[in-house]
Amino acid sequence: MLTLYDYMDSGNGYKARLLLHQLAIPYRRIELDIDKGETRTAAFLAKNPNGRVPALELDDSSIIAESDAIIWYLAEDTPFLPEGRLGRAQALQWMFFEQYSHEPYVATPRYILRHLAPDNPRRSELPERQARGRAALAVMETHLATAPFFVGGHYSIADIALYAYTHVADQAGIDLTPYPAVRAWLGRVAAEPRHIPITQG
Ligand SMILES: N[C@@H](CCC(=O)N[C@@H](CS)C(=O)NCC(=O)O)C(=O)O
Repeated sequence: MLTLYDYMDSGNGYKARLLLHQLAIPYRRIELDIDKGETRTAAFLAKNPNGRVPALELDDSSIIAESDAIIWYLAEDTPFLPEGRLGRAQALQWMFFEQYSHEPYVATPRYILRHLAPDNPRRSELPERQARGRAALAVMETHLATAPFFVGGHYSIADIALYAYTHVADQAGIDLTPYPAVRAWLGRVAAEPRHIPITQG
């Protein structure tokens, strides 16, 4: 059985949880509390030297780290992976966008606001990060103004990657009101069969 090393408040972990549920794949979930440093123990670093969740452990003990690599692995041979050379490249395009232009500017402010003390010096990062988060949302808004989903007109892992932190952007101090196409897309994603909330394991 697959084992997912995870943390319930993590949007990166949620990507894997959501797809595992939508694919009806049974798995064992091991919660590691990032606030207690549980991803930095010798035992976990032996599995993922980067000391971060999520990480997926296969039956043969192989480990896949990085949320978008995990959902790519799970999506192989399923309708969640876009078809064709172009569709797969476009899925990667949006997943790289998520990791480089979106996650550090939506997930990280959310982490700072939810997990660090009000007097933590990292609070000073918030305005710059939130501005970049809004820039990423503007890119998504432009794309979604003429497309129902990110790739090929269908729900895919590109949507899962971008949904994970976009739907909780308010928790990062980012208001989604100026992005109507993004908000409509959030509704379409949440209406997909076997959708689960970020709070569900
Ligand atoms: N690029 C990675 C980011 C993983 C990441 O930042 N995980 C956070 C939780 S969302 C973590 O494990 N933090 C604990 C730490 O850095 O010690 C991914 O997409 O999986």
